[in-house]
Amino acid sequence: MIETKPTNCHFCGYCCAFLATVEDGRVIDLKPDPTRYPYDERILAGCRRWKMNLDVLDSPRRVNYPIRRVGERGSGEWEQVSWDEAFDDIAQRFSSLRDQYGSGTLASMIGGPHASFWPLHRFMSLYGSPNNMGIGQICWNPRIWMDAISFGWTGEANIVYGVTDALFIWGTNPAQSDNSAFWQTIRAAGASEDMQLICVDPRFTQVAGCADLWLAPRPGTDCTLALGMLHVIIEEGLEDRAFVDEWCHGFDELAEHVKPFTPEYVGGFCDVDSDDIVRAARIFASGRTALVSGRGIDQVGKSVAPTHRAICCLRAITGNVDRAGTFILNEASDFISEVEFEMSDALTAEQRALCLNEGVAPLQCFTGYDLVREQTEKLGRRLPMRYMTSSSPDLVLKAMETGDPYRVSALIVNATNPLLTYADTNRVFRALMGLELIVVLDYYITPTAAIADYVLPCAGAIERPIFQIHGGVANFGYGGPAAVEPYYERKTDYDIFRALGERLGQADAWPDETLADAFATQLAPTGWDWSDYCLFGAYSLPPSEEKHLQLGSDGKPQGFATTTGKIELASELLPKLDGQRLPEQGPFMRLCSPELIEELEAEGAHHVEMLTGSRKQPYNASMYLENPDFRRGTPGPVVEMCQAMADRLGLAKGDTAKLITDYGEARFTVSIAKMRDELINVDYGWWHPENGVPQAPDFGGIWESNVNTLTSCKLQEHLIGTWAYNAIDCMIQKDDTPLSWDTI
Ligand SMILES: Nc1nc2c(c(=O)[nH]1)N[C@H]1C(S)=C(S)[C@@H](COP(=O)(O)OP(=O)(O)OC[C@H]3O[C@@H](n4cnc5c(=O)[nH]c(N)nc54)[C@H](O)[C@@H]3O)O[C@H]1N2
Ligand SMILES: Nc1nc2c(c(=O)[nH]1)N[C@H]1C(S)=C(S)[C@@H](COP(=O)(O)OP(=O)(O)OC[C@H]3O[C@@H](n4cnc5c(=O)[nH]c(N)nc54)[C@H](O)[C@@H]3O)O[C@H]1N2
Ligand code: SF4
Ligand SMILES: [Mo]
Repeated sequence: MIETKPTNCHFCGYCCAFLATVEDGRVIDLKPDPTRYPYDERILAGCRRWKMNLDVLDSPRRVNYPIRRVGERGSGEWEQVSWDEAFDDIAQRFSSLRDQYGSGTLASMIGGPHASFWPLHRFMSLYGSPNNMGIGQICWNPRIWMDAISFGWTGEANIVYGVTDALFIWGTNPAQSDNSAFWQTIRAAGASEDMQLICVDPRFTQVAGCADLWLAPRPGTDCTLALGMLHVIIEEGLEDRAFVDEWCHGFDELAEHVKPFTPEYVGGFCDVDSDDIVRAARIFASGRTALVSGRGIDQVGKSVAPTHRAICCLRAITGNVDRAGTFILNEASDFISEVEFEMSDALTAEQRALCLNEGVAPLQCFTGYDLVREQTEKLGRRLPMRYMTSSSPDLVLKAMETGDPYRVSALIVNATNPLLTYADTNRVFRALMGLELIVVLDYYITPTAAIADYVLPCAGAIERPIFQIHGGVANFGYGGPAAVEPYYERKTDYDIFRALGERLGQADAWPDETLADAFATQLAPTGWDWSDYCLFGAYSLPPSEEKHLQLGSDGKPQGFATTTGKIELASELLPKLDGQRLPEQGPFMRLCSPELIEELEAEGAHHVEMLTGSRKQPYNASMYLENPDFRRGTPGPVVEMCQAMADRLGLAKGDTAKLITDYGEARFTVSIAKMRDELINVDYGWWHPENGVPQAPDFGGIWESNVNTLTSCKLQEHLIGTWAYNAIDCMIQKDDTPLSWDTI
C-alpha cells in the first residue's frame, strides 16, 4: 500500500516539513510540504542536505541492531545482541557501578541539538548523577545566563523590515551556519537602504561582504570593543534617557566604568580603526537595533561572560529591549517546559553536591542555578537545569583519570562524537579508554562509538517525531510526526532511556509509552492535541512588547525578573558568585608554552593566532563527510590565512601545513582567504567515514587533521567554566608529507 505521510527533516535546526511517500513501511520518496510549518522556499533553495534523507534512512553505514564489544576496546570486534540483553546488562552494570562508586560515577556527553536531550537528562536525574558534559557552556549557555542575569530572562533578535534600523551580526556567520532563511534576511538587510548591516568578525565572511560596516577585531577582544561603543554612546549622550532612568540599574557606575575605553584605546587594543568604533556606536544608538551573536564570542575563553554582559548593556542603554524590531524577551512556555520534563528536581541535595562545578564554576552549578532561579521565578520562568549545570569536561575527565574527587567509571554518549568535537582529543581518548563502561547512542559507528562497549542504534528524523523547543526558554515549539516506524531494530532515544529507566526502578517516571505520547503530554497544557498539532507543525504566539510595563497583581508594572526589578547594567547577583558587577575584558587562552614556541621557532615554525571550526556548508561538525557530492566540492580540511601572511610564512595555496600546540598536532591544506593578518582559521570535525568502520589504531583517521587534538578544555572563565575554540594560538610550519585527503 502506498501512503503519503507528513514528517520533518532534521539535518539542521529548521526541521523543515516534508511529505513522505511510504510503501510497506519504507519511504520511497520525500518532498517539501508547503502546507505545514516550517516551510520556506528560500530554505530549500539554500539547502543541499535534504536530498540525503532517503540515503541516510537506509545507509549501509547505519547501525541497525544493538552491538556489544567482544575484543579489546577499540579493536573493531562486535557481536549483535538483542535489545533485552543489552538493556539488562547495561542496567545491571550501571547499578553495580553506582553501588561501588556512588551515583556520580555515571557521566553523559551530549552534542549539538540533534535530538531531544531531556530523555537522557531524565534518566540521569533519576539515576542520581549531575555529571552531564554538554556543549552548552561554549555554545548557548553564556548568552542565556547573561541575558537572565541582566534582563531576568532571555530573548531573541526581532528583525522587522521597516522597523529595525540596524542589524549587528556579531561573531556569527549565518551564511554558512544557517545558510537559508536567516541568511536571506541578512542579505536583504545588506541590500536595503532602510536597514544598516554591521558585521563584527575577524574574517571577511559573506555577511561582511554585504555589510555597510565591517569591524574585524583581534579575536577575543569583543568585550573591549563593546565597552568602547558604550563609552561613545554615553560620552555623546546617545543613550535612551527615559528608558535608562526608569528601567536600568547602575547607569552611573557603568558610565564611570567605560570612561577609560576611549575609541583610541579600544582601537589600539582591538586593532580596529577608532572612527569605525564611533560609527558603530552611533549606528547602534540611532534607532531600533537588533543584534545576533554566535560562536565567535561564545568560544573565546575568559571573556565570554563579560562580552555577553557588555552586549546586554548596549541593548539596555539604547532602549533596544522588548521593543519591536530590537530584542524581544521570550514568554514562558505554555507547554510543559524542558526543566519539568528533564526532572532535575529529582536530584537529592546529596546528589547535587556531587556536581563537580560547585565552587569552581560558581554560576554553572546548582548554587548559581538556584540564585538565578530565585529571580526568573518572580515572573514564573525557569531555565532548563541540566544544560545550565552541566559539568566542565576538564573536571569530569579528571575524575575519570584520577578518581578525584570520586571515580567516574561509566559514560553515556548521546548524539555526539567527542573524539572529534570535544577539546583535547588525546586527553578525551585516554580518559575514555580507561572507563569501565561506555554506551554510545548514534546512527553510525563513529570514531567515538568505535571505543564503546555498546552501540545502540537510534532512529533518526522521518523515523521519529520531533518537537523542537530549543531548551524550552521560549513559548515556541515546532516539528511533526514520524512517517514510518524505525527501520530494522532502531529505537528512539526516548525508548532507550525509558527501557533502561524501567530496569533501574524509574518506571513511574516514564508514564508515556512512546516519544509521540510524551510530546502529546508536553503539548497538552496548550489545548492542542498532538495529531492536530502535527497537521500544522508549530506552536507559537505573536511576540508581545514591553512586558515590563504589564501590571502585576499589586497593580504596579511587573518590571524585570532581577534583584532590583530593573535591567541590571551593574549586576547585583554576580558578586554573590565572585563575579564582577560590570564587564571586564579577560586574558586570552594560550595553547603554546614559551618553551614550545622557542623550540619550534628555531625550526622555522611561526607562532600565530587561531580560530577553529568556523562553519562551512554542506557539512555539520563531524557529519555528512561521506557524501560523495559534498566531498567533490570540499574534499578535505583546510587552514585559511590571508595572502600576505602566506607569503611571509612561505606557504602557498595547496601546501600542507602542520599545526602544533602543547596538546598535539594536526595537518591541513593551506587555503587563502580574506581575513585579518597574523591569524589562521582551521576546519574542524574531519575524519574518514568513507573508509569503513573505524577501529584501532587510526579510528577512522582522527589523528591526522583533527583540530581538537590542538585544543584544551582547561577551565578559563570562572563563572560558567568555558574553555576556548577561538582566540587561541598555535605554531605553524610547512610540512611535506602528503595528506590522505588528497587521495580521494
Ligand atoms: N574546535 C572546535 N570544536 C568544537 C566547535 C568548534 O567550533 N571548534 N564547536 C562546538 C560546538 S558549538 C558544538 S555544538 C559541537 C558539536 O559537536 P557534536 O554534536 O559532537 O558534532 P556532530 O558531528 O554533529 O556529532 C553528532 C553525532 O550525533 C549523531 N546523531 C545525530 N542525530 C542523532 C540523534 O537524533 N540521536 C542520536 N543518538 N545520535 C544522533 C551523529 O551521527 C553524529 O555522530 O562541537 C563543538 N566543538
Ligand atoms: N554548516 C554548518 N552549520 C552549522 C554547524 C556546523 O557544524 N556546520 N553547527 C551548528 C552549531 S552546533 C552551531 S553552535 C552554530 C554556530 O553558528 P555560528 O555562531 O554562526 O558559527 P560560525 O559560522 O562558525 O561563525 C562564527 C564566526 O565568528 C567569527 N569569530 C571567531 N572568533 C571571533 C572573535 O573572537 N570575535 C568575533 N567577533 N568573531 C569571531 C568566525 O570568524 C566566524 O565567522 O552553527 C550551526 N550550524
Ligand atoms: S537540512 Fe535543515 S534547512 Fe535543509 S531541509 Fe533539512 S531541516 Fe531544512
Ligand atoms: Mo553548537
